[in-house]
Amino acid sequence: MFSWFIIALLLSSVYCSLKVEQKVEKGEATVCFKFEPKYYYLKDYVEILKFTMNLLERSNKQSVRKNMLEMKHEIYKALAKPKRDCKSYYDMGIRKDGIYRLSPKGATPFHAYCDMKNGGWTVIQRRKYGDVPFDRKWVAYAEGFGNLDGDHWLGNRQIHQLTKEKPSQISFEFIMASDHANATAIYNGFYIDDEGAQFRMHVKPNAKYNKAIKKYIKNNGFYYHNNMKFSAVDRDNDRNRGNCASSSGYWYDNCLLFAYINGDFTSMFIHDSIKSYIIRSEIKVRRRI
Ligand SMILES: *[C@@H]1O[C@H](CO)[C@@H](O)[C@H](O)[C@H]1NC(C)=O
Ligand SMILES: [Ca+2]
Repeated sequence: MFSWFIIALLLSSVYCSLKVEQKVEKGEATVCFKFEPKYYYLKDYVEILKFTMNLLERSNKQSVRKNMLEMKHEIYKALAKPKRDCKSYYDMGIRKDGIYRLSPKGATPFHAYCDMKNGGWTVIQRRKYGDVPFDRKWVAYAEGFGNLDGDHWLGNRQIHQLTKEKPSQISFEFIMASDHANATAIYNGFYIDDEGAQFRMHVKPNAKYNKAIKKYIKNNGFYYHNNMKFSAVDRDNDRNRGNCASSSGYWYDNCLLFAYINGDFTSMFIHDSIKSYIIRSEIKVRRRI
């Protein structure tokens, strides 16, 4: 049995599209794996699928079978034709949160984290662990960075592809430092232009705020940033004489912010003039039906 896990490990180093981690504890073997979003080779999945099926046939250990079945599920998912967005997977009946391969019309397929529990949202930003710095340049914000199942910015190019055909809803979810309240806001009509137009952002003013966020909303909340171009450390597109984006990429206007969630992890907050601190942030989009 053990030698199969060595082979799994070898396979994983040969085939860089999957990361197979091997753990043998108290005779209990668990295999888990992750997608490496940047490297995707179809033939590798086919090879690993063959190997997985083989292992499944030979093993009767419950924990191994469970992991292998999970792996098979993930590989089938990867081999299937990618769907346009998380909402499409949700509409197919898929309810498992996780990383999916997306392919909006006319776009190069990419991976994103899907929140299925709340109805098929595509996550575009998450700050939860604080292990990924966000003071990045224009190209990093354009391409995306971080870990899809951890802290990340999906990428402005991908956000443009996801929202270009039909304006989406955009949902903000913040956990407040003071009382750990879950403050949420949902706006309609969200989309961003392409890179040539500096990823200019569009959103509608009417929002759905939950009770926990209401007291923090000033200047129409996120709508304050409507029609603004994206700015980053090395690209000043804002309407301030200086560069509001000196340490965080965003759709800055005259610096004033609905929420500072792309800067230093330990000083995220809602609204400039109030500065109510946030310990967690998640932003996601969903196509309207
Ligand atoms: C915050 O509320 C949303 C919407 O009700 C929910 O989906 C989410 O899981 C909550 N987040 C946390 C961290 O409790
Ligand atoms: Ca400026």
